[in-house]
Amino acid sequence: MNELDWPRWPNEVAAGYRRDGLWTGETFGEVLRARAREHPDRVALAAKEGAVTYGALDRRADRLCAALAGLGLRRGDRVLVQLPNIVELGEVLFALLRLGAVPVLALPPLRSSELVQLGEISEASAYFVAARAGGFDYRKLAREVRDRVPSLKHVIVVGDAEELVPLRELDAEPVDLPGPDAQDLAVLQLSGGTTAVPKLIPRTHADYLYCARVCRAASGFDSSSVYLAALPAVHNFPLISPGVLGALDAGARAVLAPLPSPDVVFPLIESEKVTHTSVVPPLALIWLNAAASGSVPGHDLSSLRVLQVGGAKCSAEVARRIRPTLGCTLQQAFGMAEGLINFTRLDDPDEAIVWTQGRPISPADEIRVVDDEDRDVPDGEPGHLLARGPYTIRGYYRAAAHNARAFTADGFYRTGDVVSRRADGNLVVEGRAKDQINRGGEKIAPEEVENHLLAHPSVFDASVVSMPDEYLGERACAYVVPHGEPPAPRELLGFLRGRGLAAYKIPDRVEFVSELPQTGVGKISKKDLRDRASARAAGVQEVDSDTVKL
Ligand code: OOB
Repeated sequence: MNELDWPRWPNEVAAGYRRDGLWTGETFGEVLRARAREHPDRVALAAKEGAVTYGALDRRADRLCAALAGLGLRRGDRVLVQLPNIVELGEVLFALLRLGAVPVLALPPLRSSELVQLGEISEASAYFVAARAGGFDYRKLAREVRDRVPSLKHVIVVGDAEELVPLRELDAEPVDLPGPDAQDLAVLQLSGGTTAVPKLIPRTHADYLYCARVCRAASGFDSSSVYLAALPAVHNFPLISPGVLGALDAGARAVLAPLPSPDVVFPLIESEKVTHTSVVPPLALIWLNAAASGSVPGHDLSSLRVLQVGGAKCSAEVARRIRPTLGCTLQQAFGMAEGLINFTRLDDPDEAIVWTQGRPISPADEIRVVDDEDRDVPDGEPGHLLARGPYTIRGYYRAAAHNARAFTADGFYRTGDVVSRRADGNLVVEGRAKDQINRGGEKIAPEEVENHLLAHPSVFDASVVSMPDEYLGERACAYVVPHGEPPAPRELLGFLRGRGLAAYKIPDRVEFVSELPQTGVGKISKKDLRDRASARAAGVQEVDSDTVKL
């Protein structure tokens, strides 16, 4: 991999992190080996189809690693991994991490438009999918992506592979290969994004392991704890905060839920004696309502000690209900795949747990809250959150021009979040300065959706903004200036789907307008559109004939 592909921490800063013991020399492959030696027969990963012990996971990772090397995969190569919550996800991740090949972690809902971009930017040479998951045939998607991404040589399938490569046949005698270094890339995470092209987040073994360990300390997770991944495990929140990788590093058990619904998750909490799990706010509400109404009766949730809620702002009403209804401590989690994670602490006063999004997990995290000119604002006042530290990236992968804007000259990441810092150090998320929609924790880059809309022959101009939503926090609303006769909204949305856009990015509502409001300097005024969308959502404005509610 080219040295210029991603910006490293400055040498003296990295040396400090190593000297202070924040970055150790360990890699994920070595961590698994060590845990397998310590307790080979302990269950590492449990999922619907079965469980795998540390010893078995370690052996399987070795054999798969050798088979992948046999296919020609090398240290530093990038590999698309789009797998649901199944045991094979763990096998594939550890085989790649041991080889030093870098998984590009793709959420299961992503489709061809996104996967092709990820494949192109990373020049991925292989792509792992499950044959079918959630009623969707990933083989079909993988063939399309393979045909459009020249670097993709191998499509490897969990389950019935048809003419593609079946994962279960990738098995070879372990070989001694030079593994990665701790400061090499472990994974490429996907940014929530504000731009038309997705941004890849380069996370190293050293920084990712450090992140997992500090998260563990702040959430009271140890080797006797049990972590449940209810959200898609490739996301940073359930993967490393402390998540599945944090659990495996601790020698604890990680349980993978195929779906996050109470009828699936509650029995798993009971049977696996789950102690920790993490959800986005709309899911917390679903769980609360299910537990309170007894709609999934007879499940003992008493093992649950910590429910982490994050990815989007948790309302105080939801926050307040968690302990009385679920009998566990709420830990608000305000994090980002770029690095910085804030948690409320388990022993914080209830008031802080309910009303704040927590504070940085590491004493080595540096944060600033600044005004538009990058001057620090006093505590209690809203400002832009900047972050730097031992697990916050210094730049995106292969994105030099964007990095110049997204990072300060001295290496702080501009999170795009507007927060205020309280006297007790806790942050309150007040809003967002970045052009992004947070749909119940799922992030949408409006520019990406706008470009797809503009590709339609009957669309002259388009702007996508958030509208408030009681349940998801925000939904997406598209304002479209038609070219002549407006297309039928269903046709327009079908067009977006046909272009291979993930379903959660398809606007929830389309409104046709004769022009888009402009700012003084002639740019589209997203603020005016957001005001208009929120007035409509609040029912203030009458819905007129050019509005189509979907
Ligand atoms: C997590 O990571 P991403 O990369 O999907 O999204 C990061 C963005 C943040 O910049 C912020 O805008 C928003 O999601 N966010 C929150 C929040 N947690 C994340 N906004 C308000 N309140 C919160 N509690 O979402 C993520 C990664 C690791 C741990 C937890 C969440």
